[in-house]
Amino acid sequence: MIKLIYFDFNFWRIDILRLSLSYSKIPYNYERIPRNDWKKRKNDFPFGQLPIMIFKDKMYSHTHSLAHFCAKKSNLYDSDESKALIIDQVLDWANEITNKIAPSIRAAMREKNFAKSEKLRKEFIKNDLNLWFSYLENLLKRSSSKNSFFTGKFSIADITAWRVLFWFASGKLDQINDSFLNNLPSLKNYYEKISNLKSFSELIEFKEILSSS
Ligand SMILES: N[C@@H](CCC(=O)N[C@@H](CS)C(=O)NCC(=O)O)C(=O)O
Repeated sequence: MIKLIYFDFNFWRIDILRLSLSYSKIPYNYERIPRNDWKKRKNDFPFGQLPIMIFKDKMYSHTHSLAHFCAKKSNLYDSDESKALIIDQVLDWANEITNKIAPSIRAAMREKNFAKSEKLRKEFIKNDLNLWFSYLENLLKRSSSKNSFFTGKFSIADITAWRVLFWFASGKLDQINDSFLNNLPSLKNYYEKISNLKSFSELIEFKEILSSS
């Protein structure tokens, strides 16, 4: 049985693993570590970070590696090497845009420096928000003739793109709302279609992510 470990809040890094396994009805255990326990738990993990996956009594780290593993198990990766490269790029894109917005989150959450956070968020919006989502939209247009799925069939790339789009469009990030999608009509249309994809939106995890936002 696969075990996943993350903090006691939802985030794309763990949700893409849960959604992927659940999509193919692969059972998993899930441990949520309370944020307040992190100091005493951090050193339990090989890279001092979450998410973690435990498989056959061994611990594994890093979102891209875990997503690759869970997607292969769930038949949501691709054996075609060009399509696998598209999927990998979406996973790496998710990491990149997360790294771009992270300083503004860290300033508020860890440093409690809200003025700094506000300034960093403004810079992110000016320099990166549209640029990095337009990179994703361009990848979608290049990869998918009908702009429906990144590889022509539903995959971990779509789960990841949807989850990150949901994060940015949910209104949870200060100064950002879903209006950024108005400049990116193909991506907006894609996001709406994936949000309404029956086989995906009926998952318990999908509903839980929506209701916790
Ligand atoms: N390289 C890691 C990065 C994971 C990461 O940044 N995790 C954050 C939570 S989203 C974390 O564990 N932060 C706590 C810490 O670094 O002490 C991955 O790809 O999963």
